[in-house]
Amino acid sequence: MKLCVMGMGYIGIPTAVLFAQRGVQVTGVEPREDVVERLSKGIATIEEPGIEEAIAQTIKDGSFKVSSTPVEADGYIIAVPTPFCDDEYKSCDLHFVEQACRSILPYIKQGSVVIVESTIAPTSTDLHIAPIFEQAGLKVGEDIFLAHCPERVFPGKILYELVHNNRVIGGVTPKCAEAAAAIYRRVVEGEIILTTAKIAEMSKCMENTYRDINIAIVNELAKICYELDIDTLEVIRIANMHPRVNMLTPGPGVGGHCLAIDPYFICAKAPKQAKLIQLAREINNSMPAFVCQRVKDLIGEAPAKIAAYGVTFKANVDDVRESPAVEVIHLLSEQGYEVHICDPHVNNPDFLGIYEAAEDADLALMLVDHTEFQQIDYKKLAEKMHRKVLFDTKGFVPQSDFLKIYHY
Ligand code: SAJ
Repeated sequence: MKLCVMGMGYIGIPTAVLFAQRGVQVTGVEPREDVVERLSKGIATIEEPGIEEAIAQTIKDGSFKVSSTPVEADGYIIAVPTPFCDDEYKSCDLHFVEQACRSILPYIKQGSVVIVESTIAPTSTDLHIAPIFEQAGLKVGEDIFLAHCPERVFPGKILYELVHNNRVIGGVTPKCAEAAAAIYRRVVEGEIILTTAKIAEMSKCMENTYRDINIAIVNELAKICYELDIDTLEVIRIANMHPRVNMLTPGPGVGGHCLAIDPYFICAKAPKQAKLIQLAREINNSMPAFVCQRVKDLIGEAPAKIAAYGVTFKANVDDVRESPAVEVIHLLSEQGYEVHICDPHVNNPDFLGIYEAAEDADLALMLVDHTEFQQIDYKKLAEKMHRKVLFDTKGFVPQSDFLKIYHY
């Protein structure tokens, strides 16, 4: 079988190598020339456990090739970005998906399967994607088979979850769902769930929305507890002892390309009904400003020197998309604070080492709970600092004799 994976990003690359490892001839298609060049040499362009070895091996044995143009294949998997539009409700921007669909039209043959993995707003496949093929004279469900099969993998565990998670296959017709399922059966060991395209679209957006709302409630709790001088993390720990309560952890906000975006896709489709979803987004978006206010309460107005730990959207990834840590650092700099940044997962010549960033600092600000930060020697850190104050927005730093530690 031949597969063409459109988009060599956080989902496209692991998907491509996984199929290649299972005996499928895979071509990865990517417009960025530098990415094509590096991947073709077997060099990883994303950070993800196990990915370097998998790319190197499949490129070397010839099962995985990377190109800037599509090729003729039995199946096309579309894993390109779906940002939001710059409109009132941040609706789903299908521009890259539509472009990818049009670019494969010259290569598609009778019986080809087209699968959209990119997260898209409910009803997009039926209303916007199927018509691209129909207008080219291809009857969906007879000439070609079209399905939406959302990726639902957890960054940091992608290669494992691609195989072991259950997989939702939303066909435009039942035959489309069957044809897409036949492709995934080559790699997926979890359950394969057949449904319609719009149920698959809505369930994917809703999974992330559900998590976003659950984070919003603990972020709101953090603000309430600050107002009332109550320890938020202790409240959550004790409330979670109830057998039917499972609260998440507050933080500097919600980032990444999933939770911080997908809820808007639902809101834009039904803005009058999606009230709670919009409010949750507002609460989570307000957290960077809340962190800045807390910083000001702790060390006073600028000028002051802050050592900021972490810029990625969550721990142990190199992804800074929609990162609330970046927003916090931006706001602090805007207010005149001198911010020294440390993030061992991000390659930036301006970033400093863990102890170097703390030199003369008035505050150590923990924004991401990377493993490296969990192993900090706090005595050594405190020795470097001017004022021995640490604010932990992720709730992972243990109490210390050397620093005054604050959390939510
Ligand atoms: N976060 C908190 N508190 C928490 C948990 C997370 O503030 O208790 C924050 C993180 O720091 C981060 C953001 O939320 O900024 C999102 O992180 P995450 O770990 O919750 O999720 P993602 O974005 O890495 O992956 C999610 C997953 N979705 C769900 O758990 C419902 C994953 O399974 C999806 O495949 C992925 O979105 C996706 O691609 O849609």
